[in-house]
Amino acid sequence: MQYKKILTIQDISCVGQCSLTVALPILSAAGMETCILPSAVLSTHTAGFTGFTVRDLTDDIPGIAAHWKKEGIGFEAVYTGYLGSTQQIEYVKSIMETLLVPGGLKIVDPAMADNGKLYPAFDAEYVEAMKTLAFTADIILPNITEACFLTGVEYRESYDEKYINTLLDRLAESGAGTVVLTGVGYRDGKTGVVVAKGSDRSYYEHKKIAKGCHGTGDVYASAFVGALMNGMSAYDSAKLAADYTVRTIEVTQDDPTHWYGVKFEAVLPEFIRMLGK
Ligand code: PXL
Repeated sequence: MQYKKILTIQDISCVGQCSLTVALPILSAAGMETCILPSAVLSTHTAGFTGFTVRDLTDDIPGIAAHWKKEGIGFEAVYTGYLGSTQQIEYVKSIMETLLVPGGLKIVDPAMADNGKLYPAFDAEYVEAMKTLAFTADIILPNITEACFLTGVEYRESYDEKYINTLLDRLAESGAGTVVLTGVGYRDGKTGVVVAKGSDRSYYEHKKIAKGCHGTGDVYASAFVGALMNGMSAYDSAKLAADYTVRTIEVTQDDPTHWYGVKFEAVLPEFIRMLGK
């Protein structure tokens, strides 16, 4: 198979097992040449740590992108996660327009919210900017909270299939391409993922582990992109990423000192096997 070069744009949380420190090893394990564009450098992630430092790298992005363009560098996919500012979203859109090879994929994890709330760094203006990125992407990977912010549908803790279909209808009407909607569970002890393109929808249900863990959205999206870029369908990639993410929580859940992320490294060999490598 062709050696694929992909670009992932998200922050470096130096400690905390999320964003680039998760995406880079997982995509490398999937056999991708993984290029990175850090959106910001934080001492830790913002979900549970206090007093973290942040250096925003927005102003570095245009120069980096211009250099790549001059060198004739192109990517088979651009995959974005947690971004630092609305200005960055504009730069990311321009990178997607100029640095993807023909047929290259725009994959957006609109990492901005969970459990009904925006992450501390974000506001309504950021949500509006994220809509312009998400609705021009080929594939988006929102959780239910993010899908609500993207559509204006009210967030609900408990819901049925009709509610989820409304959410997916609204995303499709807004111009979403393929939607991988995560964290969709209809029964106790179960959660799952819906892969939707227009009115075509498939659901994969899997075990829900009681302990929620930080960073699993990034593990999931990175594993999904790794599988997809290995030629698997969106549905099979969504399924594989779910199975891998469950394993990362399983190997972490009994360690109370490891509250800030998942020990995804411990099960990377399983991920590689799941990919048939
Ligand atoms: O996992 C998403 C994420 C990524 N990066 C930073 C975060 C978070 C979630 O809170 O704070 C800096």
